[in-house]
Amino acid sequence: MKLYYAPGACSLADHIALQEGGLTFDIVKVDIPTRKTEAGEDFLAISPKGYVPAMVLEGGETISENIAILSWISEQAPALVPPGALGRTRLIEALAYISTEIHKGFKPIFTPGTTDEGKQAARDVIAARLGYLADTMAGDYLLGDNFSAADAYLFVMLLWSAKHGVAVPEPLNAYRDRVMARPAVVAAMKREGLI
Ligand SMILES: N[C@@H](CCC(=O)N[C@@H](CS)C(=O)NCC(=O)O)C(=O)O
Repeated sequence: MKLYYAPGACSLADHIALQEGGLTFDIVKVDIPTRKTEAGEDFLAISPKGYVPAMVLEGGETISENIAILSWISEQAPALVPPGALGRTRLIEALAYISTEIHKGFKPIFTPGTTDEGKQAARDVIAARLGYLADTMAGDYLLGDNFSAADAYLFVMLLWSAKHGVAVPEPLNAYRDRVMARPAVVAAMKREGLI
C-alpha cells in the first residue's frame, strides 16, 4: 500500500500508525500547493479531495480521511486498538474528537488573513480541548497503558501545538516526549525529514 503524505502534516499520524503496526508500505510525498507527487504525478487523479492523507491499498482502492485511514490501519494491526469490549468504540471516539475538535481547530491559525486575535482565540480553544484529554488520560497513553492509533494522531497535534504557540497542559508535554522516543515514531519522523 502507498501513503500519500506531506512532511509534518496530519498524514504523519497515519505514517506513524503504519510503522507502529509493523505493516509493509511505501510513502509518496505530495507538494500540496501544486498537487503533484514527488514523481510529478497529478495527485488530484489519485485523490480528488487534493489533501493528504490518502492511501492506496493493494487492491487499488483509495481511502482518505484520518479517521478512516487510522481505523483501517488498526484493523490490520489490532495492537493499535485499546483492549476491552469497547476498545474499538473508544478508539473511534478519540479519533473523532482529535479530528473535529482539535485538528480542525487549527484552521484559523493556518488561514492567511486571520487576525492575531483570531489566531489567539483558536489557540485558546485548542488548549481547552487538549485540557479535556489531559484530564481524562487513562495511563501512559491516551486510552490506557498501550499506544493506540489515537496516540499517533494526538502526537501530531502536539507537535503543531508546540510550533504554533498553543499552551499545552500537563501531562501532555511529558506524554509528547514519551511518544517521540518510540522507535517507530523516530523512524517515521526521520523518513519525512523532520529530524
Ligand atoms: N478531513 C481531512 C483533512 C486533512 C487535512 O487537513 N490535510 C491537510 C494537511 S494536515 C492538507 O493536505 N491540506 C491541504 C489543503 O487542504 O489544501 C482529514 O481529516 O483527513
